[in-house]
Amino acid sequence: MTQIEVVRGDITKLQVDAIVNAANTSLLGGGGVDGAIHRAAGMELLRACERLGGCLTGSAKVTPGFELPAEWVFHAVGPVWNGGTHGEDTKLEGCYSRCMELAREYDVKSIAFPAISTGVYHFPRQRAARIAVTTVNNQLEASNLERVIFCCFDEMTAEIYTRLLRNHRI
Ligand code: AR6
Repeated sequence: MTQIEVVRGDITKLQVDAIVNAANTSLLGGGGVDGAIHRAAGMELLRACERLGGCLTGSAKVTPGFELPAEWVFHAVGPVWNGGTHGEDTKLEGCYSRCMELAREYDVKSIAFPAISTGVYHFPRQRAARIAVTTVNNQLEASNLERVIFCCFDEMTAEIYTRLLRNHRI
């Protein structure tokens, strides 16, 4: 049985095998959770990201966590919200799906996700949370994960996830 939790706070502080970053296609850092992860991991993270050659929207690439408590960072690139008719849902699903695949490849037992795309990329929070919970849930059985954390920076996002998880009965 995988333990699913909603944690309100800063993802960079979490003691898990992997944290997921909400990055952009350059993978070279930015604001929001991306900025926080780069600051906490140190300059070596930027050097590792430079070697990855960017990442497509809807996918993710891996680096070590360097100075973070987490061993790995899965850098996922969410879509910019553009009305919902430009494949945004599928691309967001792709981020969570790819991270679940990477969790298997790297034999990760615990992982924390931020609310990808719901900050400066303006994806509607409720819709994004539903995609996150459904996609992760669909791949849980095939995974070795013992613990999944949805890390929410603000109270409203935490409430959305708490309600969704209650209804999902996972
Ligand atoms: N821990 C957990 N969640 C956080 C943290 C944190 N330390 N800081 C912010 N959040 P955003 P996006 C939440 O804007 O929308 C960057 O510049 C935040 O409240 O970080 O995917 C990248 O380089 C929100 O709920 O990511 C890209 O260019 C969620 O994380 C772009 O922003 C995502 O907000 C990506 O935009």
